Amino acid sequence: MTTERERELRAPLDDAPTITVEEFRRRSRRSFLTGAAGITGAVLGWRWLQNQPVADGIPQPLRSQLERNETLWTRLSASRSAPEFAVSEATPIQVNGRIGIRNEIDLADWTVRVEGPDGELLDDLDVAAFDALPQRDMVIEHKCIEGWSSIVHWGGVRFSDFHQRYADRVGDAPYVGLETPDGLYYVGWDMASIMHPQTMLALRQGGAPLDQDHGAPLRIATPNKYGIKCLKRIGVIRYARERPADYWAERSYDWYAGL
Ligand SMILES: Nc1nc2c(c(=O)[nH]1)N[C@H]1C(S)=C(S)[C@@H](COP(=O)(O)O)O[C@H]1N2
Ligand SMILES: [Mo]
Repeated sequence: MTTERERELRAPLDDAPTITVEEFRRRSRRSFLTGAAGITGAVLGWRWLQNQPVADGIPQPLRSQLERNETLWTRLSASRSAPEFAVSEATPIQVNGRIGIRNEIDLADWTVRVEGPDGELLDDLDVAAFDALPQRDMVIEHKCIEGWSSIVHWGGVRFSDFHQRYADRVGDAPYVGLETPDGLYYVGWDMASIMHPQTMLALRQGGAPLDQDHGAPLRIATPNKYGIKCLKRIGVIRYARERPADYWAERSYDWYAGL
């Protein structure tokens, strides 16, 4: 006996078009040929790619695609903001990544060197200099490339406010590089991303000054790039005409690391 359920299940089969054996063979042959052409194309394409000039360890055509993505992202990011949260939603952030911050430093001795695109020293700033700039808070989602994220309450100075002091001296340098005082960790940012209103030179986390594991006295914070770009314990801020060296990009992660 055919149940209602069985009829329901069979209905789509009954509706399916039937084809002759000949038609079936013709179609199989065609899909075999299409598949073979696809594989040949992929192999030839791969060989072609292997013979192309290499830039930054990546074949030029792929590099060009990355650069197109970057231009696209740069245009998008200026008009786009990540969500912000209530202070009550923030949780303490775990410690992740200690390259360049393994030893304790004397915060009273700390300064950050600000350098122009020709390597010239523009400033040597202590914590008080950052305290004197306009302060802002933001509660955003910090995302780590390893797969965790957390809602963090940051306090500090927008990079764009900091930049006002140097705008007329650095011309149109399109990049900014940041380094730990020992130079062991370093990241590169494009100007559009670092000037985004949600990119902050953070002094505080959860309303209190940063502790050393989280980058005291000064680190970068943003919801718009992965944590790998959020360098802790800034020792150097360098305006640059060329794309700055980047620790994780040198280890095959995307230089842009945008979200
Ligand atoms: N100096 C330095 N900054 C760093 C890292 C690091 O190893 N060294 N790791 C990065 C990574 S991968 C992440 S996810 C965040 C983590 O910040 P947190 O330790 O405050 O959670 O710091 C970033 N900044
Ligand atoms: Mo990370």
